[in-house]
Amino acid sequence: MLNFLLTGTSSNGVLTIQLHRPEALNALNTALLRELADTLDNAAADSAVRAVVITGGSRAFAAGADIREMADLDLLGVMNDPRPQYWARISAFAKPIIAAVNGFALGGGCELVMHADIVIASRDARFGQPEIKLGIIPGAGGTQRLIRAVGRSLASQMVLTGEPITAQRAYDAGLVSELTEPELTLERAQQIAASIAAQAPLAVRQAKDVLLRSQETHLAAGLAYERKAFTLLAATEDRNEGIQAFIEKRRPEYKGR
Ligand code: CO8
Repeated sequence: MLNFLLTGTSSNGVLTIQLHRPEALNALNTALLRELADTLDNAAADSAVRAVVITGGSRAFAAGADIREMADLDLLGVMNDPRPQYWARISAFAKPIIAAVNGFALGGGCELVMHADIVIASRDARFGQPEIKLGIIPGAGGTQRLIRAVGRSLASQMVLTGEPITAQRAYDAGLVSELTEPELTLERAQQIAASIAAQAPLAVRQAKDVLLRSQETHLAAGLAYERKAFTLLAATEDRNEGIQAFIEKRRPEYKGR
């Protein structure tokens, strides 16, 4: 059986997924993407998983779609490509994803980073959409998500020239929320995931949903959506537990109800 992911769930509710195709700098071939989508589907159904960290290797988070595999696809092959379905499943994952990025995050690798809710990167990371150099364009959200993450001018420069940016530039532009030393990237991402995993699961889920909605709607509709989610949470036991624990000066015990 093909196995391109190393996974492990810690007792604090964090599932860590490591992309593992080192011979191809973690290029995202169809089998790897399918495995990632399946793993996230399982994590969605597993109440013990409250947050997910996705990481790669020290040289590359992921160097893009697998170019050798792409070379075999003609128009019909691209039209029948199952990968958009895998991307859709990754994007529908309702629990928080934290990307821990070392080295190259290029093409589909950068697009996978942008499926994460939070991006932690080492100072040596490089982000880019080099597809234009192959005579193609990003196909897994790279144009749409990048422009929302870093603004039109920088996104256009990256997509039209194919030149990558440094981790520092990505941090300055807002694509990355924290920079770390390379050996600390995964640990820091896991810390953040653990702190999210300790919160009330239903509130976390609503917060992610509402945050993502902001990318797809105008302010008034987004505010109304937020208000509805806020109101919905009033019906949860965890909301009472959170407030009561604050008043009683103790740690809340969330049950996910
Ligand atoms: N696909 C397949 N193999 C790859 C890829 C890749 N994307 N990237 C690297 N490799 C392989 C190399 O071929 C090489 O293999 P081998 O040793 O057998 O020759 C091995 O990984 C190591 O790579 P290099 O020797 O090239 O390592 P360098 O340190 O010299 O260079 C780079 C590292 C700069 C990252 C370089 O490998 C590179 O430019 N890679 C390609 C990056 C790229 O163009 N990515 C975009 C791909 S297109 C894409 O992602 C479109 C997404 C659309 C999704 C649509 C879904 C439906």
